[in-house]
Amino acid sequence: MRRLAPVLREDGVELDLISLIRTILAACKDISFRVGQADLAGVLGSTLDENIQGETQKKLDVLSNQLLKDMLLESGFVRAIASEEEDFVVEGEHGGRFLVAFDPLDGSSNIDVNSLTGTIFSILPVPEEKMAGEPITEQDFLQPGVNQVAAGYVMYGPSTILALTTGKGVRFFTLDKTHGSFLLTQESIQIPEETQEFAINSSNQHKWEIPMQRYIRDILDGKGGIRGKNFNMRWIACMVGDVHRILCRGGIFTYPAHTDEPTKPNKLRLLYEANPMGLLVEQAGGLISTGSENILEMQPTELHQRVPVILGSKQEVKICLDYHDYKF
Ligand code: AFP
Repeated sequence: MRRLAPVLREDGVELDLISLIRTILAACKDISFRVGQADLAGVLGSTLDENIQGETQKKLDVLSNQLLKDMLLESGFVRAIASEEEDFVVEGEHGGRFLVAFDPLDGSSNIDVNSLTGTIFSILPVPEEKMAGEPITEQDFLQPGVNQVAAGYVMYGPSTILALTTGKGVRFFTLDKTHGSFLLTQESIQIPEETQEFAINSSNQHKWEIPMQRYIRDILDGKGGIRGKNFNMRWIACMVGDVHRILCRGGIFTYPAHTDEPTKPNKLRLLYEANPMGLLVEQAGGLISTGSENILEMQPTELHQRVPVILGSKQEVKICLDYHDYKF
């Protein structure tokens, strides 16, 4: 089948990509409503099932996943999806030029306590060799983060906010719940290069490798220590919430490897958490790394692969990487 030339908008973005993003937003509007309904709609609490991550699935995890999967695979723009809540790749029947990997509801541990959650999505091109219609496999999703044609999140907070990049900077859109539209509210998001705010789950301090122990210890020494300034700490237990704060006012976020579980040292997933967040952060002037390599350059090896993550304000991430003897 000859690949038709994509129709482009005046800024060079494919119209099909715009339509695909609108499909994601239609699903996220519904998720935002269900999250807001909570107990009124009986959607809190857990199911009796576990996902491939070995995590008990919350009712809203399953509902959000089903909404996104159904709408994306029916859209005609998406060949296949990958999800935190799906063991394997799910192929659609209607063609399309894109693959979508997503975490349908990030921050599941916050659902039942009415705290922040969000949807994270990563949009990849269908490999050229599969455009004629050959079956899509897991291998087709294993593309480096730099291949993403778009990435973003929708945060379900006091307001529902979309952060989006198509490779031309980062913009915020706020859901106008009266009319059901996401309206552009901030353009050209830029992360401040320096910060005095860090985000890490400090309860894991005894599990961190030495470089991260030293980096955090020097931060906690405050003004009298080697850093010469005091820091503030935030931890939302929802990557979407912590990254949104960093996009708004700077900061550094890290989920380092844990030394107590050699077979499963990392928590955050590469394809549908680190890569989309990494593209947003880099497009907003920040940095992302595992501590030893740039995450967006990594060649993924499996669908639900996990990686250590350090991201945020460029200068602060560089200081953290110096503790890891990172060679720029
Ligand atoms: P859940 O979606 O299972 O709550 O995990 C959220 C997350 O992947 C990420 O969004 C948070 O930054 C991180 O895990 C929180 O991990 P801890 O619960 O170990 O602090």
